[in-house]
Amino acid sequence: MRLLHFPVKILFPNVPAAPGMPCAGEDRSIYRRGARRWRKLYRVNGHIFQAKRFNRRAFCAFCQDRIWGLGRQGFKCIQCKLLVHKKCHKLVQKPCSNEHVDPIEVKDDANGESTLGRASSVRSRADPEPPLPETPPAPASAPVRNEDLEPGSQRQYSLDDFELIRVIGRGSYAKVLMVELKRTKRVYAMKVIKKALVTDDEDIDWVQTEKHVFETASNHPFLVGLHSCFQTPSRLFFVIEFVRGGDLMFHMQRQRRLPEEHARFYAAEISLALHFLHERGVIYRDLKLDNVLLDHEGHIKLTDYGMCKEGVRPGDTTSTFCGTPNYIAPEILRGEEYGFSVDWWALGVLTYEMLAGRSPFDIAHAADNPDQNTEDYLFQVILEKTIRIPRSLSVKAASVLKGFLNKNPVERLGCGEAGFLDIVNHPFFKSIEWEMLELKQVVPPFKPRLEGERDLANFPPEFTDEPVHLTPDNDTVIADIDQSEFEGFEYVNPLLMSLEDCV
Ligand code: C58
Repeated sequence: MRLLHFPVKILFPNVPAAPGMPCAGEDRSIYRRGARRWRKLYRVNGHIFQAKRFNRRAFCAFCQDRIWGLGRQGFKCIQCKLLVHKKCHKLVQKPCSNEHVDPIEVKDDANGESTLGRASSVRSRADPEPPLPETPPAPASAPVRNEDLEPGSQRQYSLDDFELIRVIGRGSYAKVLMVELKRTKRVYAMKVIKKALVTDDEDIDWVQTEKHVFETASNHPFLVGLHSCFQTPSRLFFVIEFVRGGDLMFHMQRQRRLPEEHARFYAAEISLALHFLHERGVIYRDLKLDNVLLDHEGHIKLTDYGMCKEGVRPGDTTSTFCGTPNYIAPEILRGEEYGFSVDWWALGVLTYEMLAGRSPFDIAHAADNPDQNTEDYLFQVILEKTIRIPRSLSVKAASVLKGFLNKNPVERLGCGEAGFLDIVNHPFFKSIEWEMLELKQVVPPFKPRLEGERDLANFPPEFTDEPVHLTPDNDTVIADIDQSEFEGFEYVNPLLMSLEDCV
């Protein structure tokens, strides 16, 4: 066997003293540029309204009718939490009390205890809103041209700077490409999002959240970092540090199941990444085999922050129904308020998949039976079926799986008073040296075979034939896009820039 050694590439020229700490000379305030600008706020009678989607029954405080439909159907005052229809917001007579009043929000199931009111009031105080324009912001100005930049400021990127190499992934909102920055010949992953999709029926906040989570993730060894962001009239582009070893899904498809020692290593590195996000108020919400990437050494990195929820404090909850069906926690399916617990459930599903070589919710022959092959049936299984652990697994492995896959989030491993410490101290993880692990000082159990920077051997074959080009912009689609929603999206990671300049 031929062994090739590759120069170790680092994301930043410096290494932080500890994961999450800034690097020497790193100015975190730079990340914020353009990261929190597009929340449109509307002032009426002292209220400060923001467009919101409601996924539970909500009633308009003005006309008393239900707030309905896809997209941002309603407005919510960020101060007093008053809910109204978009169409009613200008008519609101009641002045803003500037204090929290209980929102007129009704849970679909009457028995669950809702903590939404309290959680929201804490949030608005903890996360002050940006200064308000008196009128809705003006339409986006043309992107700043590089020649116009003041000396010393960051150069912006555009699509012309990149060669599109191939499609490597696709989600409901995004296409992901492998690209090369022409000037340096470095390879990146590029997540492309059509603006029409995010403005049509989604709250724009999530694009902002994704960028903010990238900022949070930047110095953690087990989270992908951001190189730059830019836009065209029709699309948003996130240029992401490229992780070369493929994803865990691809590796599982070749391995069938992993030795316990390997699964333990991946589960422990993922735990550190999740705990890091949780400590910073972020629920990841989309842990699955496809989002766990392996770097050239075999360490993990989580990708795709499009589903993240930020600004969550211990004990806070949220209620958006989201995730990937096989990994959705029972509390989400029950329509309950939930918190960080959903990520530990998903880690349980993923660890089960690594150890057993199949999903805990796979029913034998379900694929042949049309009734059992539906999402609703899967949800029923997640909610009701007792999880069977293969007898071939060790007692400790069975125990950690039962811990994470507890249908009651209060009793779930990682969700108690001691939180993450319960995971660290679990017998299954006894051999893990957590500090060494976080410093990437533990040698991974498996090293992806890479023949070269552009080696495609580890990539899922599904996409290899797909044309890599982006469809030309359609003027009628663009005419419907409110470009002001995306103002300030451009971003360049200053540390990567200086690294590139060294080349
Ligand atoms: C990987 N599952 S964000 C392909 N898909 C993705 N890869 C990366 N990021 C993302 N270095 C995705 C997807 C996202 C949202 C929509 C769904 C797909 C990525 C980031 C950084 C590499 C990939 C499998 C894969 C991994 C590595 C190379 C090729 C393919």
